[in-house]
Amino acid sequence: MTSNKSVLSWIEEMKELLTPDSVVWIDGSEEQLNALRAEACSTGEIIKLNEEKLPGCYLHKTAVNDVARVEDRTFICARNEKDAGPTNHWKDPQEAYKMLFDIAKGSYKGRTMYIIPYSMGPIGSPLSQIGFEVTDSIYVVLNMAIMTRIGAKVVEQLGDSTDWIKGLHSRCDIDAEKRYICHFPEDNYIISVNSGYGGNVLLGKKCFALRIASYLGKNNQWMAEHMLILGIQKPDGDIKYVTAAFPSACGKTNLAMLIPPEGYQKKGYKVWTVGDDIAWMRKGPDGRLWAINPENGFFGVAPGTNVKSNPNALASTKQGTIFTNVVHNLEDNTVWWEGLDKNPPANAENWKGQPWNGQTSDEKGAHPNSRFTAPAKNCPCISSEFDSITGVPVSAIIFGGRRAQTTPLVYQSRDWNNGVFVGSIMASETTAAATGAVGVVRRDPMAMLPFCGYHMGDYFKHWFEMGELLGDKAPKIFNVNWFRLDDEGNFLWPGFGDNFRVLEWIINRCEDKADANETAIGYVPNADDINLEGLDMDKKVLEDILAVDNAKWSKEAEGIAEFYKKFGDRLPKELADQLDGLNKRLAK
Ligand code: GTP
Ligand code: SPV
Ligand code: MN
Repeated sequence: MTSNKSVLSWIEEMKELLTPDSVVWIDGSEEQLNALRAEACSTGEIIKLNEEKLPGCYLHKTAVNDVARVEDRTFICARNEKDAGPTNHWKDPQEAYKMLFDIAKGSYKGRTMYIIPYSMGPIGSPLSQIGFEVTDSIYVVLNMAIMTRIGAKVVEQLGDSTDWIKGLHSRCDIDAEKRYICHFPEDNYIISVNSGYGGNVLLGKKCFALRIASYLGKNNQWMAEHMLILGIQKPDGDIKYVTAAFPSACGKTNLAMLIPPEGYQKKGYKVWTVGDDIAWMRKGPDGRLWAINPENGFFGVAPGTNVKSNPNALASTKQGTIFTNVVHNLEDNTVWWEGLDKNPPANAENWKGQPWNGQTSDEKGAHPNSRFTAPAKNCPCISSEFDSITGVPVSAIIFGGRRAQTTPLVYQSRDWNNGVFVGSIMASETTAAATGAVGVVRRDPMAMLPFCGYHMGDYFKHWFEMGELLGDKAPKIFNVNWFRLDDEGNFLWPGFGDNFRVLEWIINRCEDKADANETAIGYVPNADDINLEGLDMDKKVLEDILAVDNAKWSKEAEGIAEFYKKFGDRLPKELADQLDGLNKRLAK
C-alpha cells in the first residue's frame, strides 16, 4: 500500500518480532471493514445488534480485568528520568524496549497483524499528524476506523515523509501483571501490551494525541490538551468557540453536545460540537489561538447518557456504533446501561456476560466505565467546522472538576498567568475511567495529570510561554464546578443543559458585557448575573454555590503549596508568585 521506506522497514521489524500468520493493511474501505466485522462476529469478539433498531451497531465485552486505563502501568520512557517528571511513572527506554519486545515476541503467532495508517486531525490540515498502529485485534481496527481518519488516503498524504508515530499494540494474553502502556516521546514510539481496553489500545487517542503530542507541542509552540471544543451560536448568528478541560468522566462529552434551555432556544441560541475529548491548538495567522479536534468519533461514557441528559450523544449511538461493556438486552438484541431509562431489561446479560435480570438484580448491569464508540458525523449538532483544516478560533478556555465543596460554580481568572495558576491547581474526585479508588480528591492540573508526556513543571512553563506568544489575543480563562453537593449529597446545580446559563456569562465576560464580583480567587458572578429564567431554583442556592469561602480557600492554598513542592526547581516562579498573591488576597 505504500513505498515509504521508513514505514516499510518498521513493518518488517514488527513482522520479525511478532511472527503473525498473516498481514493485512487497512485501506479504510467499507468492504474491508465489513469483512472484518463478519470475521469478528464469527469468533464472538463482537456481537451484531438488532439491525432495525441499531443499524451497523455491535457489542464488545473486554476481559473482566481490563476495563479502564491503568495509570500505574503507564510509563513515560524519556532518556533522562528527570524529564518524565514527578507526576509520571518512568522506565529507562532501553530497558523498556527490551522488556516489551520480550513480552510481545511471537505474540501474533496464529493471529493476523493489522496495519492501520491513521491521521489525527483532518487529512491535509497543517495541524494534523499521522501514525501507524499495528494490532492483533479487529476490535481495535474497527474502533480506530471510527475514532480516526484511516486507510489509503492517509498513506497518500504521508508520501515519503518520515514524520509519523509508531504504535505497537499486542493483546498478548491480556495478563494484567504484564500489562504496560509505554511512551517514548523522543522516538515517537508507543508500545501497549496485554490490554484490549480503549484508552490503553486505541493508540491514536490518549497515547498519541495527548502524551506524545503534548511533548511535540511543547517543542513546536503548540498545545495538545484534554479539552472539548464547542461553538456557541448567538441569535445574530455569530459563533464563539470555547474549549474546556475536565478530568475523565467529569462532563466533557455532555458539555460539548449541550442543548440550551428552552428559553434560550427560542431566542435563537445553539451549541455546535467540534470535539468532546481532545484539542490541538496553535497560534493562527491572525494571532489568535486556533483549535482542531484530532479525533473523528466519540469514545463516550455510556452510564448516565439518556434522552434528557444528553440527547445528542444518544442520537450519535443509533448507528455504526460499537458498545463496550454495557448490558446486552436479550429481549430485542439491543443494549442498556444504568441511567438510560427506568426500564432495565429482565432478560439480559451484564457486562461480564452473565445472565442478569435488571428488574430484580442489586448489581449494576453495565460497567461504570462502559463506553460507546460513535462516529462524529452521527451527532445532530456536529459543527460545520468539524472537518475544517484551519480549526476554530478560541475565545475562552474553561477548567473544571468534580468538587463537592470549596470551588464555586464559576469564576474567571484575573489574566492569562493567573489562569495558568487556576488550571495548575485543579483538583477533582477520581472516577471509574481509571482503575483505582473512586471519589478521592486529587490534584489534576489542566485535567492532564494522566496524559502529560513530559515533566509537568515544564508543561506549566509552556503554558506561560503560549500566553506570551498570544499576548492580548490570548483566550480568557475560567473555572467551573457543576458538582457542588448539599449535606445530603444532592447536586446543588442542575447541570447538563442548564450549564448553558454559565456559558452565557462566560461569553459575555469575554465581550465585556457581564458584571462580576472581584474575590480573592478571581471574578465571580453576582447571583443576578446568571440567568435563572425558566429554572425552578432558589436564588439563595445560587448565592451559596457562587460564594467564595476564604477559610476553605486558605486550607486549599496549603494543599496547593504541598502539591507544588513535588516540582522542586522545575516549578515556574510565576506559579509560586501566583500562590503568594492568592495567600495575600485571602489574608486581607
Ligand atoms: P471522558 O470520556 O472519560 O474523558 O469523560 P467526559 O469528561 O467526557 O465525561 P462525560 O460527559 O461522559 O460525563 C461523565 C459523567 O458525568 C456522566 O455520568 C454524566 O452523567 C455526568 N455529568 C456530566 N455533566 C454533568 C453535569 O452537568 N452535572 C452532573 N451532576 N453530572 C454530569
Ligand atoms: C478518559 O479516560 O479520559 C477517556 C477514555 O476519554 S479513554 O480513552 O479510555 O482514555
Ligand atoms: Mn477523556
